[in-house]
Amino acid sequence: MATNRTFTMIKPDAVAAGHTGAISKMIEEAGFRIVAMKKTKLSAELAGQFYEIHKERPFYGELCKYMSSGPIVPMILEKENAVEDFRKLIGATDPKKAAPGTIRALFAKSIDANAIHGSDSDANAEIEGNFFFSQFERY
Ligand code: 3AN
Repeated sequence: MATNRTFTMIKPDAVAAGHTGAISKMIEEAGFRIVAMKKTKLSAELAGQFYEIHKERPFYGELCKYMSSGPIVPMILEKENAVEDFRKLIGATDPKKAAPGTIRALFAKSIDANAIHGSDSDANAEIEGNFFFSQFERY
């Protein structure tokens, strides 16, 4: 199912470092419309549910601990070709490999504290957006 929406979260490292405004500005300037946005914090249990898909990976425990370590800013974004274009805007998972000028190249500290999440498919964008936002929080 093709949609024009994706889901993102500004992660605890970037929120704590005061990059929420700069990252949101880059997102809007790249042509994404913010459909939903809030500041919230995950419990370790909720982080575990969100990253269920990575349960078997060696970094799962650390990832859940990190993602529940401080406030995050989840958003639903809209743009033509949203999922793919947003992955380009954020850059590679490892900031050392992220292209210059991408959000992770500019703001990420490490492969685990990598500033921002971006859905990897339309189906996951839908699931992840529904995890955080009700229909009354989308405009
Ligand atoms: P991406 O977020 O670029 O789609 P995924 O889906 O492979 O990357 O991984 C999800 C999250 O897990 C990443 N954003 C990152 O925080 C963490 N992660 C991925 N690979 C590693 C790794 N090798 N070591 C530590 N954390 C990792």
